[in-house]
Amino acid sequence: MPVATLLPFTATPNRKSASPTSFRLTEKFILLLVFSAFITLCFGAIFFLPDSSKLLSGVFFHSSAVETNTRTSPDSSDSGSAANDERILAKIRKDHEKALPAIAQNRPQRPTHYRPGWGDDCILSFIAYRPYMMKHAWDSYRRYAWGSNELRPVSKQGHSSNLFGSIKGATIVDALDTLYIMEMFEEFDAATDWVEKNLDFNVNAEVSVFEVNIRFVGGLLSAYYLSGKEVFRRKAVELGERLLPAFKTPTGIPWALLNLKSGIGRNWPWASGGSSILAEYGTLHLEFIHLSKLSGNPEFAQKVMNIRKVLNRLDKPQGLYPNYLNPNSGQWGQHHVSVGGLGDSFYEYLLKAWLMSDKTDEEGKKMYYDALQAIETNLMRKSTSGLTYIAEWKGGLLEHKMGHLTCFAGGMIALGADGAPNEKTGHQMEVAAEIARTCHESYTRTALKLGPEAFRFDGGVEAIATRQNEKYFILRPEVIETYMYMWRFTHDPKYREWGWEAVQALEQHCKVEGGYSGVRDVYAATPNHDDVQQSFYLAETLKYLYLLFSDDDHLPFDHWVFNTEAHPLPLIKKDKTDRPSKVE
Ligand code: DMJ
Repeated sequence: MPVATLLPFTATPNRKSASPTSFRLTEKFILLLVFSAFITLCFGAIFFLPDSSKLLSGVFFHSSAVETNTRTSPDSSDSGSAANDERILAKIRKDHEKALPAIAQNRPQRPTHYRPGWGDDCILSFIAYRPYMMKHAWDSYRRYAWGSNELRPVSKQGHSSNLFGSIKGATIVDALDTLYIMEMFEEFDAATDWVEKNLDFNVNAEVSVFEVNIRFVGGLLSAYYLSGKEVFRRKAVELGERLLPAFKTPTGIPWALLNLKSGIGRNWPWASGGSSILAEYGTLHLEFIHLSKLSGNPEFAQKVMNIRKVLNRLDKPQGLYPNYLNPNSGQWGQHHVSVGGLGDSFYEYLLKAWLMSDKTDEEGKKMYYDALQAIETNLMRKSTSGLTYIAEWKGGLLEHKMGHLTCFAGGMIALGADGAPNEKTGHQMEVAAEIARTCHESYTRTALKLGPEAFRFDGGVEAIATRQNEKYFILRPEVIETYMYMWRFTHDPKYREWGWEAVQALEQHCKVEGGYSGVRDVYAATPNHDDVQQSFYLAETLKYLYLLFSDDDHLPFDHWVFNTEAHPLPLIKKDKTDRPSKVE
């Protein structure tokens, strides 16, 4: 915090102003003494109050990164040889030039029309295949909230959460690739025009590094790879560069929050011991590797590779990754482990980093399968009636609760099953199918046939929310995401049937005249709308639904991985003539 803001700003009323000339010598001496005492106190406070290193590093980290034993910042370890940097740069440029034609060839083709044979109900495919849900969501946003981050569909006005600071247009950027994939080209062009003219990252405001990365950087990267329009590449790289100061911590583990103008970062005040969050600093990898590819700047890739170095040096309780890690000390905070909120997409990105590298990133692969094994041993349980769930782990004790967010794990495990070590492919596919079934149960056991934010397996209940503050549904995608992966890998029609059930529930209970809204209680007979159309509804929920009812060759998995916000990124194909690259 600038010192100026610590000083009183307004003058105290009713005090006579005293000119220095009106003081006598003794008064001047007393004043001098008081002033010296004040200065000593200020400096003393900085150096002697507890945890002053945190204060210093938070305030002054631009110039004085605190050295600790855990310091692994690439600034120090990788700056040794300029020649080496030059070689890496040249390699990146070469890779990028080679990658572009391959990406152009593999842009999704216009989707083929409905092919019967996968289910019984033509209406099902007809309704879900056509992007009419997207049209209603988009048209409503365009009509009532154009340029705002999100739409309030009931009160028909704009809405913004503080996750994006004063950046605008989250829904536009999050929706770009969905519009493109659904061939809504007039809408895509309007969105592109808005990005060109209005998307501005030069804002003096604090943003969530994670949210801005997955939605804005991810959205822009996908829009670039799909459409080839330069503006998206340029904006993605510009935003990536603005996020780099977040990594200026003693360990290189980034802050959760960053002021995009001043480059000053900090962590969420609620996070254990000033920690950064696993699912936040662990969900930058895919985008940052692509930013290096697209900019020719190795720094992005180095920053995220360094995160792994820090993690790999730490002891992991039972092989698990706690959700909290202090960026100053490089030590874990509370030993809480979750495959839902605070942990989820870290695991997803380990697997997808390996897949995106065309299976050359052996480190990511090992970290993923080791972590999954630890999760299976310590967190995965079966209920009395045989429902598999993933609980939360708190210092060795299990909380038998599973979040809606955790339901993405069915899709993740299915996606990784093929590469599973020790002939576990079949086993992992079974686990994925069981998680999909459990999450489907969490939907069917509600009045509105939409899933609660979290459901429990204790006190005689199974897959049901018992606490009022866990009964809401905010248009989240994770369950449909899992159906989509399970459909692609098994072609079992039940996944399309379950997707269709979700479509009906969304249409019946979330659709309002001004868009789609979340609901406050999925167990209530009639919906009480929360009046928010989340940007991820357009980026993820509707895209995964669309893909669930599309042919498998529409964005095929052997060419694309989806970032955690469902933005497709192309695989970086290995070049058989090249030696392994240091950057990857
Ligand atoms: C999305 O922004 C992303 O999927 C993120 O990883 C988790 N939460 C939301 C959707 O629920």
